[in-house]
Amino acid sequence: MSEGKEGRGRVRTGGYVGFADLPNQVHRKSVKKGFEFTLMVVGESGLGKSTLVNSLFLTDLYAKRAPNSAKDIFPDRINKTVSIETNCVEIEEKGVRLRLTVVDTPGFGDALNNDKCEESIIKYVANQYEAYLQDESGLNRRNIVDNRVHCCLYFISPYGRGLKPIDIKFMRSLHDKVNIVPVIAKADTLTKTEIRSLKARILEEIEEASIRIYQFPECDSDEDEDFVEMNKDLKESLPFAVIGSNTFIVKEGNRVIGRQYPWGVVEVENPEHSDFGKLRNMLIRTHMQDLKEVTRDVHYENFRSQKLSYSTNTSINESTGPKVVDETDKIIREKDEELKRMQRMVEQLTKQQNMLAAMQKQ
Ligand SMILES: Nc1nc2c(ncn2[C@@H]2O[C@H](COP(=O)(O)OP(=O)(O)OP(=O)(O)O)[C@@H](O)[C@H]2O)c(=O)[nH]1
Ligand SMILES: [Mg+2]
Repeated sequence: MSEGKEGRGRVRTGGYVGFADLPNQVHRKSVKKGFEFTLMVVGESGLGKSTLVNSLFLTDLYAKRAPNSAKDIFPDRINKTVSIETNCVEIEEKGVRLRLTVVDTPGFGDALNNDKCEESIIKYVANQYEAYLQDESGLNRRNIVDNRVHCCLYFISPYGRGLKPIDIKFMRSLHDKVNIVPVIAKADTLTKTEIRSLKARILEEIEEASIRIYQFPECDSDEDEDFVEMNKDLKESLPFAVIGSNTFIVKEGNRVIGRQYPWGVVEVENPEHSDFGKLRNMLIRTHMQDLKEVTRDVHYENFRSQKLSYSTNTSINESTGPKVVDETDKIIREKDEELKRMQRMVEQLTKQQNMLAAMQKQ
């Protein structure tokens, strides 16, 4: 076996040690365990959130089903969402299991007070972190179900000229808790030029309002060229202009999910018509792991450290804090009393000595 030194403390071995198989071990373990991913949709009412999530994860599934069962997957009509709804789908592809949870939230905008809606969404996110923290500190750490929200699609209206004050408020209250990916809803209502200028305007406003949206990771220099290109394309497409639909349309003999208008068909998955495909690729094929890592390392860690410092402060205040102050006060008071007692004793002794001295003189 040939051996060569490479700098201090680094030994390069010419023979085969076996750790090159580590990625395979990690891969095998992950595959066995399966993957978990949670996506949340937030935004104004009626922007097509429920429709989009329905199309987003089920397009893969519908391709494998018989045409007449399509109606089972896609309901004809989607009702207004009135409370936070969680749906879970398990997808298996080439032996890899993925448990996808979609959290659909009620849209805001038509209620007089939207604070309740905002509060309930923030509470939902925090509750998932709390549950994870509890499980992590418990006995059953190996089988924790990860329901933390890994990505929040924030829907922006195509009808406005950019962000509304409520969008800024919502995104600002969420940006340090979840990964926000902004999307322009109902992109079929805009021309290509309108989409381009609305995207630019939204990005400007996001920056002006200091909103921190999910940042695509920088590619390493040794990264695969195709991946670098795709990452760049995804970055430049933000906010994704999307279209959702629950309808199958037969076009040139193929069934496509689309929207039928008197003047033609808008296809959800056609890259010429919307960024739906890019969004799905990003969520499922390319950036799922990074979204999970940022959630774990940044947002969950924020929650955990805030929680720990809060509980430490409370316990100091509730237990040791006031008690320490009370104890110290008590000791000082006792010492004061003792000093006064000793002073009185000294005074009495001096008096007695003076009297004795006077008597001796007589
Ligand atoms: N033009 C157009 N209409 C859409 C699109 N997606 C959904 N819609 C329509 O918009 C309406 C509202 O869709 P939903 O999916 O219920 O909207 P939502 O955002 O979930 O609404 P809330 O549950 O009230 O928050 C429905 O009539 C949909 O058919 C789209 O991409 N383009
Ligand atoms: Mg809805």
